[in-house]
Amino acid sequence: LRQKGLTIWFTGLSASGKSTLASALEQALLHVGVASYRLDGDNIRFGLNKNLGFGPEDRTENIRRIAEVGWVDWAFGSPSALAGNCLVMIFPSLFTSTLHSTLVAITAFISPYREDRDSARKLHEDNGIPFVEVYVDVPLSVVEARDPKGLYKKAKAGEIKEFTGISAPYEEPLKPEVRVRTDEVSVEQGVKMVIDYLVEKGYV
Ligand code: GGZ
Repeated sequence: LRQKGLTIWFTGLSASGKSTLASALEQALLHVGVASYRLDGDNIRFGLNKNLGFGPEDRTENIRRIAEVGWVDWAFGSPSALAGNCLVMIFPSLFTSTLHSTLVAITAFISPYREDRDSARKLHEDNGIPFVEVYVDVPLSVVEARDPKGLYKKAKAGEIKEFTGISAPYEEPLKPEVRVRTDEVSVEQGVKMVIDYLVEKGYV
């Protein structure tokens, strides 16, 4: 059985809807029999990357590690399936399934620096793995109004330093494969935009 890997890389501000879209996409793919595993702050920043903060260097390291974990799904389809099995033993919580023909990694991190996202892309493309950058593009005013965890308020009051969009930069993707305005389309529509792209490219 020849297996293929693919990474869908969500990027956008805090509260832009990355995790919501990523979870809904994971469910939608499951319904059509495509296995995926999702990496986000909940399973990475509290585990693998719990020693990292939010300064520029730590964010770069955060994204570098995530990109490495993302692209290794290809190992399952390579002659070195053994390496893939070893990874499942090392990172069991990161892999929901290894038995499907296409294994999709879905990542949902702010990933604010263009250079870091481009490095992640290069790592994938140099290894023959498609990299689908999805820009969850929402105006700062909208995420500030949403502010589900009150983080923007705290950042503006100076209680959180180096907060993306307030006191730390977010560099917009210049040519994302997909752009979703979560203030203009529903979660279902956003998921459909990503899946339509995957189908159009013949990835799923
Ligand atoms: C940005 C921060 C910060 C700072 C804590 N800046 O909305 P959330 O809470 O749940 O998602 C944000 C998450 C961002 O982590 P990432 O790993 O995605 O960031 S990066 O890709 O830039 O490395 C937010 C919370 O962590 N958070 N402090 N200073 N977001």
